[in-house]
Amino acid sequence: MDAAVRPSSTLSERSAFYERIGAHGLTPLWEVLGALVPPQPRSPVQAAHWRYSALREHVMESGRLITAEEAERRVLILENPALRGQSCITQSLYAGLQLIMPGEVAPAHRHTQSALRLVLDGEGAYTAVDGERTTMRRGDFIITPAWTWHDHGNLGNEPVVWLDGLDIPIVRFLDAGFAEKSPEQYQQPLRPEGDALARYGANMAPMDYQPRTWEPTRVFVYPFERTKQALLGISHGAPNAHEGFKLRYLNPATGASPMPTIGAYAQRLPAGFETRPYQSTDGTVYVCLEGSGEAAVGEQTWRFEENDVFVVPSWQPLRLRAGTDAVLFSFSDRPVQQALGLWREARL
Ligand code: GTQ
Repeated sequence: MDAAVRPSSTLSERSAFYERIGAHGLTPLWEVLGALVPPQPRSPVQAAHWRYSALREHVMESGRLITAEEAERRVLILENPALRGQSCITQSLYAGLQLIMPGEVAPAHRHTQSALRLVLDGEGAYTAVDGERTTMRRGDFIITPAWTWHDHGNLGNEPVVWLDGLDIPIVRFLDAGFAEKSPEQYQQPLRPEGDALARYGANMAPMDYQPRTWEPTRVFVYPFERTKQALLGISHGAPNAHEGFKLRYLNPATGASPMPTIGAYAQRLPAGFETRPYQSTDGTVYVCLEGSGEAAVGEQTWRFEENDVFVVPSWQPLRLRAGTDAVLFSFSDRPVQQALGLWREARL
């Protein structure tokens, strides 16, 4: 019986078998089980850093190469070095630098992919979301939730650059992508600027407003001025060992993430402060909004400065050190993982 519980075959017998069953659309699990069900995440994503001072000239050159109208969106995608050709910065998230020149319009469209913008460089642009414009100021966190009409324009006299973060890979994975172009170049404003923020973003809400738990916030701009004030307001006592002074952006009507697929965060690291190693299952994109410092992921270390972007893969320990006082913005797929009961963190 021992022989029956321990059948043996030669490598060549096995590969002949795999070939025979392959003809029937079958493949053996035991050859791939370890990779399919790993003991812990082994992300193919690579930790990486994009230095804005090195990217800026290329972004500006794209402005001489193609118009926003011709491109529809003039964006240079930040591709993860280990996932070239896949238009993503992590397995679930897309990031890119979008440029809009003075006088240009990026025409109105909508899609099932959700987007965030983090304004980095230049003044005078606006984004319009479902009939309301918001002036884009440095550090502002602006969202265009799934299926909302949006166009971008630049009424000023300098180029404006922002970081786009989208859930493109998630929607692609689910084969749930729809998109539509508006017959109008840009949306006629239906409400004055500031209406949504006053109506939904003042710790108040319209009398008859009953949000569903999953629905994105109607607050589509989180001005940096307010974020900075909040971070300074909590900067008393000892900073959290793993986070410094960190807050998450939320939908004020539900307490959930502003959008269901992307979570966003802001943190302040006082000059000289160094975090303890932290890892979580949500691969995360960081942007330095103020100050400078160092980030270490595994063996890799890099210095970051204003407008630099870096990505930390799932379950890789991150350490941050502020040189001068630093403010970091970050985003990830954490709300998706939490909704599915998958999210984990470890504070080392
Ligand atoms: O601004 O609508 O970076 O549709 C990629 C796809 C930006 C946008 C991107 C988009 C947009």
